[in-house]
This record gives sequence, C-alpha cells and structure tokens, in this order.
Amino acid sequence: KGVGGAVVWFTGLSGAGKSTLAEALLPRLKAAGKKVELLDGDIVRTHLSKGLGYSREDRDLNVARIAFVSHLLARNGVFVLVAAISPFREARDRARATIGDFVEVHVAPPLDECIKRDVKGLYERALAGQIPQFTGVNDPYEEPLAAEVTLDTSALTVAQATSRILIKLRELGYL
Ligand code: GGZ
Repeated sequence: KGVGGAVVWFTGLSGAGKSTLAEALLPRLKAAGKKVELLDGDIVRTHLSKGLGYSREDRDLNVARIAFVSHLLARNGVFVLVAAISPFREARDRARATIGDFVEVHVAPPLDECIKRDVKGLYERALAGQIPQFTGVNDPYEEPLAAEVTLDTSALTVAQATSRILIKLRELGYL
C-alpha cells in the first residue's frame, strides 16, 4: 500500500454527519501514529474552491480539486479525511481512480432525519424554494453502489460509527 496513506472519503447529504465523523476519526488515527489531514467541504469552499457554486459542473470541479490534493497528500503517507456531499457517482469514481487508496464512507441517515435535525436551517429554506439546487430537496444525490462502509447515523452513536470505520481500515490493511 505505498507509503501507507489513504483517503477516507465521506459522502452524503448535508447534515448527514460527515464532518462529525471525520472529526471523531481524526484523533483516533493520530493516536495510531498516522499523519492526518482533514479536507472539509466548508473549508475547501472558502479556499481551494472559492467562487464555485452548486451546479453539477461546479460540484464536480470541487470534487476533482479535492481528489487532486488528497492524492498528493496520501501518496506522501498522509491519511486524508474528506467530508464533501460529492453527490455525483461519476465524480466520486473518478476520485477513486485518481487516488487509488480510497475508502468510501457513505454517511446515510434517512433524508427525513437530516430535515428533522436541520442544524443550519438550510432544509427549511430549501423546502420553501429559497435555495436552488439543494441536494436531496431539488437536486440529486446519487448513492454509492459499492461504498466500503455505509453508516445509518440515525441508528448509530458517533463512537459506534467511528469504530466501524476503524475496523474497515484494519481489514483493508491501512492500520
Ligand atoms: C447542498 C449546500 C448548497 C446546495 C449551500 N446544496 O451542511 P453544510 O451546508 O455545512 O454543507 C453543505 C455545503 C456543501 O458543500 P460541498 O462542498 O460538500 O458540496 S459538493 O460536494 O456537492 O460540492 C451545505 C452548503 O454547502 N450548501 N448550498 N445547493 N449544500
């Protein structure tokens, strides 16, 4: 497995729990002696992808940029945790092909659960027609067909979900 890096790619709806899980996994990987970097959608969009919107073209470009940077890091032994909706299967599969050491984690609570939580009030606005192209409401989310890990975060604690990812990373020989 090269010099031991890998990309753990969290995909799923807004509010599914991608960032929460990435943030919970980070110290666990550090404790295992790994170098770790987190690329979170919010941060990426204020720096690397500043100016991009939410058309399919812009989302795919965002994902391609994240994949490019992740690959550079992973091939130098870093564990990269990516948290981005990344709603289009083709773009995720291109990321997988670019990166190689790619562990796809589908963070998959029911949409209803995301709407119920609505941490940032975005679903309420989207459902009221105030946000065009909001994933899961009026824009598609294409579910992974073969994610390494699928987590229904409405039925799991953060600790349980994190431990499932760690088990998979061990199984795959990354830990
Ligand atoms: C989806 C949107 C949108 C639209 C703004 N659709 O939960 P959040 O708020 O903090 O994270 C979401 C973030 C999505 O950025 P990503 O880079 O992860 O998306 S993608 O991978 O598709 O490029 C959400 C907020 O931005 N947001 N408008 N229309 N999410």
